[in-house]
Amino acid sequence: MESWVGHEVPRLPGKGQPLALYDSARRAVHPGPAAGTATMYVCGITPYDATHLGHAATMIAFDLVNRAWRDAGLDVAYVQNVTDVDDPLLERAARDREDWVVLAMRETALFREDMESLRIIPPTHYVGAVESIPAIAGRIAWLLDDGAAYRLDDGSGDVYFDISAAPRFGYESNLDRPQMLALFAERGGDPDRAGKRDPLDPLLWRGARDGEPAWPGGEALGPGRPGWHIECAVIALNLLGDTIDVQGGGNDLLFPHHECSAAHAERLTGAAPFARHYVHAGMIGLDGEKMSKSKGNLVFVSRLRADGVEPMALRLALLADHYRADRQWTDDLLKIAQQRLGRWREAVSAPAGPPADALLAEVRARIADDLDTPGALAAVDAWADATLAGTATDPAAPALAASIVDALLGVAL
Ligand code: 5CA
Ligand code: ZN
Repeated sequence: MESWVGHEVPRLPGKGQPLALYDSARRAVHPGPAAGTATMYVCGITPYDATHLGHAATMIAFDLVNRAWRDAGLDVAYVQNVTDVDDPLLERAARDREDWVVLAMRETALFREDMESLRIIPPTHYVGAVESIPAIAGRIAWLLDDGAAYRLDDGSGDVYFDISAAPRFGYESNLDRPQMLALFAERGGDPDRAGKRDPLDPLLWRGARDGEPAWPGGEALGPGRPGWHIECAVIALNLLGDTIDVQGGGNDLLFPHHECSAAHAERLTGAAPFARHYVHAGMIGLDGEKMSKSKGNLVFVSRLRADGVEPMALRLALLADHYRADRQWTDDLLKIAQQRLGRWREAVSAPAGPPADALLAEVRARIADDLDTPGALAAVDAWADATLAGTATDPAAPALAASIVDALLGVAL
């Protein structure tokens, strides 16, 4: 499907260093690719409601990965999906007596606008689940043939993945079985479904039901629609190859989503691990609770924009803390970001500043260290303070500082 329109990214002098990122599977920071093409798959929205600040924070975190890789001289192949058919979308459409296709199209269009306003570099491929169904069905049929999947014999046409076909199951999330069972039930799984070989077996194909959309699944599957985890596995494999550098999303996807996607992909290709880095952004919450569509405690990007809040201030507010930290959204956070934005703008409009080469080196070093944005913002703050003190003499510094902030942090001053 169509992506959104990007803004030009300034080229900075020299080259950034290779980016090191925390990998959830190895539970440590490890260096990423140093040359060639870096590949990233990020789990995108289920479009049944507008983009909230949690989605924005996660998209901004992976946008920084994209920017750091480019600055380090890498080519980037970046794929993001849209889960444009799934239970929550169909349930919301039914509740509001709306056509689910219209709902998905409208919210996806709004997401694109929000991403553009936040200066998120568009993915190389922006891909819907629906348009990927033939490819997904083909891969599920292969898993059935392989013996890694099985059909329930209750006439439903539902097909499940047999997790015993994934001997390393659990390596990505590092959870024990009771923890997995609890999260599986909480996050869309069906541990109690009769006829499954293991309560943790995830759904690959849901046979057609009355009143639900269905697509042809070929001889092996019959009509139905794909499960969630296989969707992301297949889209990533088909567009990025058997092994990818980063599998990304919020930390609510650690289990079961990314664990199951990895298990599917590794069984399909024989290559392990599926991702060299499983990277998870922290949850943005409001009033002590995770911001989520199902809880309804949402602050929408589009609402704030309509109220006249500058997207660049939103972006700065979400960069103020480390991407992996679960954190709360507050009005104060936004106020501080607005003040900071004003101060930085004043500084880059000054006739001269302290030479910005040291700033470039510092911001690059901070970002390369698992996206240390608090450190990067502190470095820009210090440069802005020195500039506004008015004693510095390099007339080229303000323009370079503006380019650094634009290219590496995605904030246009
Ligand atoms: N369509 C699936 C992924 S395949 C999905 O999780 N959709 S979503 O709309 O619920 O979330 C979209 C992205 O935002 C995911 O990467 C998710 O992990 C992330 N996300 C959701 N809620 C939050 C939150 N409160 N804070 C930070 N990130 C969030
Ligand atoms: Zn996903």
